[in-house]
Amino acid sequence: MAAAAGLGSRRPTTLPPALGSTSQPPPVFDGTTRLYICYFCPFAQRAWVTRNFKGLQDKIKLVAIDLQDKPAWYKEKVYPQGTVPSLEHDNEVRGESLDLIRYIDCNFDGPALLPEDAAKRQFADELIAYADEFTKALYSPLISHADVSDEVVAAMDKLEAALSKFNDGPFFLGRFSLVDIAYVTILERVQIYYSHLRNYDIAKGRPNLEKFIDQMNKIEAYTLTKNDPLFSLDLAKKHLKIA
Ligand SMILES: N[C@@H](CCC(=O)N[C@@H](CS)C(=O)NCC(=O)O)C(=O)O
Repeated sequence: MAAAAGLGSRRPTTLPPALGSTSQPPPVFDGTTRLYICYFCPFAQRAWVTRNFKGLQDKIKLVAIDLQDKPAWYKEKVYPQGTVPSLEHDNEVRGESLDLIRYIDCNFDGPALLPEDAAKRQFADELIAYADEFTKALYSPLISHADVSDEVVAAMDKLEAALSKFNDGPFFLGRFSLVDIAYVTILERVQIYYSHLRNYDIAKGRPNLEKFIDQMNKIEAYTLTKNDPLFSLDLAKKHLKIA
């Protein structure tokens, strides 16, 4: 249980308050680059971590949305799909976290989060393309109140094997990359959910995964975005009806 051990949220108290239905919208399309997130959303967290890791805190302003009391202007004026994350940049608003993390990586300064190496890049594409399927495989039994399925075990084994492909570091491509960002926000949640609701430790017997989680927990760009595990669990029980 490396990731959950003793970890409360380390979020700075200076984060902007979440905007709700009575909040005024920001001055959209005034040239400011804004990342719209919800503090509890694993998809939004991917874009938030990418922004932090690239050192873009001054270039990309965070706007937190209260999804329990969503302001009408978010859908009307910002992002018609109404989901977070979305990024307002260059007079356009883009969404979809897995596209956005690539967009932020390619269009802003800071350390490149995809390697030049062709084999690594191809593996990155494969793993990023698998991230939604992985998320579904892990969340489905919780939402349908089923046991740990063969599909869950296979999905976790697939990640464990993927983590052994490159041995120049503990991350999916060896060195830290967008792939790690795509998976860690989901792993953060499913680790706590499965541990509490199924008594199943996703990292047990998966040493690569355990090492990965330990190393991720040393990256401040990520740890500053983490949720308190028990708060995450309560939220998912309430809103996703996991049990
Ligand atoms: N495929 C999207 C999923 C985004 C998503 O579903 N976000 C949720 C929050 S975790 C959302 O905005 N839901 C809309 C709502 O609750 O009103 C992505 O990866 O960006």
